[in-house]
Amino acid sequence: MKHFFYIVLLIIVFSQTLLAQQLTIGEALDNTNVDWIFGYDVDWFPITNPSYDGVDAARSGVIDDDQASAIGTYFVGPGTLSFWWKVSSEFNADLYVFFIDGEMIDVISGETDWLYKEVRLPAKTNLVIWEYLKNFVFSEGDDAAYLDQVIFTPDKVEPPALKIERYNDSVKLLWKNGNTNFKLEETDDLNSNQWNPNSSCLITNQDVVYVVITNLISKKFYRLKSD
Ligand SMILES: [Ca+2]
Ligand SMILES: [Ca+2]
Repeated sequence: MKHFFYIVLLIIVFSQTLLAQQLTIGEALDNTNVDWIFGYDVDWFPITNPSYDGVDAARSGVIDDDQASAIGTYFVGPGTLSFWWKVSSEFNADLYVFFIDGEMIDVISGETDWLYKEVRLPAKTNLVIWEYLKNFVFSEGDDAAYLDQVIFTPDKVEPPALKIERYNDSVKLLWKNGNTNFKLEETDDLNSNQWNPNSSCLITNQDVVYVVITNLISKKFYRLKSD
C-alpha cells in the first residue's frame, strides 16, 4: 500500500510539469500579441503555480549568484501597460526590477504577494523588461521572480484634420504627422459606406504627411482612419 501512494504522487508531479511545458510564455502571460524576448543567463519559463489568475504565469530562470534572468518585449504607445508581479528573494539583495527603455521604473524584493502595477507608455516604441537580478551571495525563499497578466491597452487616437490644397490639375491632401499611422481611404458615394484604401504614395515631409491626387475626373470623398 505504501508503494502505491508513492507512485500516485509521482504521476501528479509529472503531469503538472508536462502541463507547464505545453504552455508558451505568451499564453502564460496572457499576451500573445507580441514577441517575447529573453536576456542574460537563463530564460524565463511558463508555470502553473504560483499564478495571479489561477491558471498560469511566468517565472524567472533558475540562476546562480551574480547572474540575471530577464524577459521583455516592445509595445508601441501611447497606451497603458498593466501587469501583476511577485517576488520571493533575499530582501534588498536579490532584486526584481522593471525597466522601460533601460530606465529603472520600480523594484521589489523579499517576500511579496501578487502586486498590481500600471504604467503609461508614451507615443513611441517602448522596450519593457522584467529582470531578476541576484547579487554575489546568499538566496532566500523561492529565489524567483513571477509575472502574470501583462495587458497593454493602446489609447484611442483621433485622426488629425485632413486639409486640401488645390492646384491647376491636382489636389494635395495633407495632415499633421503624428506618432500614429493613419490610412487614407476614399469613396465615390458617401451614402454607400464603401471606403477603399487610397493607393497614392504617401509623402512624409517633416511634420506633415501628404498625397498628391492628379486624377480629378470624378468626385471623391476622402477620410483618415487609424491603423
Ligand atoms: Ca496567466
Ligand atoms: Ca543574494
